[in-house]
Amino acid sequence: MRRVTTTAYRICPFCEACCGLELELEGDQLVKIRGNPADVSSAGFICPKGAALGELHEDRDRLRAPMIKRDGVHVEVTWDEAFAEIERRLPPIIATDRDAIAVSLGNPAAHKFGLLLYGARLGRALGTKNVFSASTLDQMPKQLASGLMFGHWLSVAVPDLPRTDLLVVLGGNPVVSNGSMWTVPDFRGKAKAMQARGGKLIVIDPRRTETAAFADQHLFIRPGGDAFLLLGIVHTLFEENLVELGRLAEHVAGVDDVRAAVQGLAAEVVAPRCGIAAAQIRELARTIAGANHAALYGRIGTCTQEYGTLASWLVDVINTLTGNLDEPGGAMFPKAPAFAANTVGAAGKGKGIATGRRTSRVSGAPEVFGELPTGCMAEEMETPGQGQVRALITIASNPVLSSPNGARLARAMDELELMISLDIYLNETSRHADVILPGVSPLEDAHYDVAFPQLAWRNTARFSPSVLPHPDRPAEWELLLRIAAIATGKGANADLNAFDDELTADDVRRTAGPLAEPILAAVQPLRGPERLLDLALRAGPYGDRFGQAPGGLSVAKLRAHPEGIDLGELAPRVPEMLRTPSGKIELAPPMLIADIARVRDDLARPVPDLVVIGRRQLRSNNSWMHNLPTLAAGRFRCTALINPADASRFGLRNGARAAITRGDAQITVEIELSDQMMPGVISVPHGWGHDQPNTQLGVAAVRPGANLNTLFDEGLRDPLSGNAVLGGIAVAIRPLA
Ligand SMILES: Nc1nc2c(c(=O)[nH]1)N[C@H]1C(S)=C(S)[C@@H](COP(=O)(O)OP(=O)(O)OC[C@H]3O[C@@H](n4cnc5c(=O)[nH]c(N)nc54)[C@H](O)[C@@H]3O)O[C@H]1N2
Ligand SMILES: Nc1nc2c(c(=O)[nH]1)N[C@H]1C(S)=C(S)[C@@H](COP(=O)(O)OP(=O)(O)OC[C@H]3O[C@@H](n4cnc5c(=O)[nH]c(N)nc54)[C@H](O)[C@@H]3O)O[C@H]1N2
Ligand code: SF4
Ligand SMILES: [Mo]
Repeated sequence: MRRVTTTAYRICPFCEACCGLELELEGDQLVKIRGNPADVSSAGFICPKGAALGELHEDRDRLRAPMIKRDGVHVEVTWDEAFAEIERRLPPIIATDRDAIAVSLGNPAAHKFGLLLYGARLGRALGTKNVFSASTLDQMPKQLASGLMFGHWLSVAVPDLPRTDLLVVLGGNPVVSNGSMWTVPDFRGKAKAMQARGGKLIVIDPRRTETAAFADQHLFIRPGGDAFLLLGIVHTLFEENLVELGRLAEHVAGVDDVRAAVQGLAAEVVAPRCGIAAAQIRELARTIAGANHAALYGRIGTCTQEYGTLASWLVDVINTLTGNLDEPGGAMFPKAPAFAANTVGAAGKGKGIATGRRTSRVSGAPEVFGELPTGCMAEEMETPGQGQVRALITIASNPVLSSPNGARLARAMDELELMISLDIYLNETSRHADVILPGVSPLEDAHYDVAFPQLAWRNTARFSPSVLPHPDRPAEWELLLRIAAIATGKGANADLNAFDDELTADDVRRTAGPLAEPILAAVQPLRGPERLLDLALRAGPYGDRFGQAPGGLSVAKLRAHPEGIDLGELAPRVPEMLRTPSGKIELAPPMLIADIARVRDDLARPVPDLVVIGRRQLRSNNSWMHNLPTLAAGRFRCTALINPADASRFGLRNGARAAITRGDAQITVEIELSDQMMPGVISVPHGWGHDQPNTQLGVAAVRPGANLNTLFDEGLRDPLSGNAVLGGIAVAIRPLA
């Protein structure tokens, strides 16, 4: 019997490019996948990971049933058995101390609205201060700097690539990563179009990356040197009278404080520390100031370092001082259709942000954006006393591989009284869990990107309903809600629909006052995250305002447009989007001005002989896509790139095995000679090391690779944001027989 062929549309959930995909199905078999040419954001772009969506769906290692660990072995159980186990073990821990339960949210949670919106609900139900996430292994410095300057954690400026004449990329490789803290599908195509109309691309990176390969200029920088370089540029802008705030002048506070703070940090002073000659620093400052429209963009290389917040801030200081912030062709603020706090409430002023409302128990690390640094997780589990973490819930999180010194974390996990993992694999982290609850596959899940439209190259609205409904299995938000029901004493068998109604009604009544009841009635047919989305869209800046603005956005409207709805190019938003108490752009937040003292103290620090940095790879996604055959195929990619001059210095040959060490920590890697590398710097990808026992990753285990994070110190952080330092760390290397 010939099965019916259907076409479906789905936003790819794997990376921040959020590409719109077109799927061809025969029955419930995915037979073809391509980029959707009609998609209003991605216009047909797709990468090999998106094309592997079907393989993930089919992957036999992907978990379909919950598991409980019995006598050290994970066995499949029913959903009711899994939740009964949680109900038996979780409430007694909560009863003694709410902070005894830690939550660890991983990267995929940022891509799945069920996990994000209901992870937050679970967090509130648990009431613990011990919330950790991949944000402190990633972009927290940028969020903190943006929050201090503009008043909200997600008011992050992104380059207006279609209209810029100069893009300066620091510590990002968007050709491979497909953009981050910047949703920009087909970055390469857009950047080449900029070059074709006479624009320039400059890349500043210790490696001549795939992005640098077609740049008009590439500058090697010493890892961790960005704050020094950027301070030198700011100094030059003032010294050479290149500061030109333009339209924003009346909206910016603190210019003189910045001028005073950079005194003495001339290009000549900072040059040795960033490894870029003073003349080049000055030239760069003049080029940026002289461009018609320029945008500086800093990504993970500028965040995962000791001066992460400082460097992230300085990127926007330069954008502002050169008149490029909030200007077409500069760095602009998207206006997202839903969930964007900088579109909510009174325009132009707000509460701003604060950090340190709580501190971590052991190290006293300040809370940032409601979280504690992931680097503190192990010590909070190990250190006895009131407030000790005795249970852990991981949500799409693999910190054993993705965070520094995961081996310590793994040992601490085994001492916990209870560990629950919401994960689709039995992997390096979930193997420590007492209960594993698997989510559905992306084909089965509905999708809306909560965060990324707030960071997108263009304003659009898109929603994907589930392609293959899954009546026999709970959605992930239902799993989280069921744990929340247990945590709040409603029990594992509570009526989840009623509980969901109650939580949503509470939220709406808090914000909508007398309008709450008609609003709730309007969205009542929907449930779960789709209902929260409908509320956010309809109340949002393009919404139908529950009927008051006919034709405006709603879930129903997005359902009718699988290609999405275009909301136009980025438009200036200052002062309307500001949420600082002053109603100004705070160019000189005291916390950041004070942090420059660290830089001054550090100017004379000797440059280490050899440091290691990370890199991303097109056919890999952090720690978890190495089990898909087409992605895992081909040349082995977990290699250490090293400059030939360094290789001969250390007696290393191409293809040979070598040990990289830091103190007692050691990993074994394969050497790959590459003149892409700055001398004195080696590059090893992260997310490998699939050689742990009792995992179920048949493909990944064949070529497990080495876990770079073994070499790093979980205590090494940017003190302001709590973000881990994941590069620029001194190591030694030697050949192995
Ligand atoms: N050295 C070094 N370390 C790094 C980085 C680096 O550049 N260098 N980068 C850091 C960054 S930026 C990040 S974001 C982190 C990422 O680190 P994590 O947040 O740990 O995320 P992943 O490594 O992507 O692992 C995702 C986990 O979620 C599971 N998963 C995948 N899809 C789903 C799903 O649909 N549902 C559920 N429930 N689970 C799912 C996977 O099986 C896996 O266990 O790594 C960080 N670590
Ligand atoms: N294919 C693929 N795509 C991904 C991911 C993936 O694992 N694979 N991960 C996703 C995630 S979670 C994220 S956060 C994004 C990250 O997106 P990107 O930030 O674009 O990621 P990377 O490719 O790691 O680029 C970081 C660059 O910083 C450079 N670098 C290292 N140290 C320094 C430094 O001190 N200063 C400067 N200036 N540069 C430095 C590195 O050489 C590297 O080229 O990618 C996302 N997209
Ligand atoms: S670039 Fe990212 S969003 Fe687009 S197809 Fe690839 S993994 Fe998916
Ligand atoms: Mo990330």
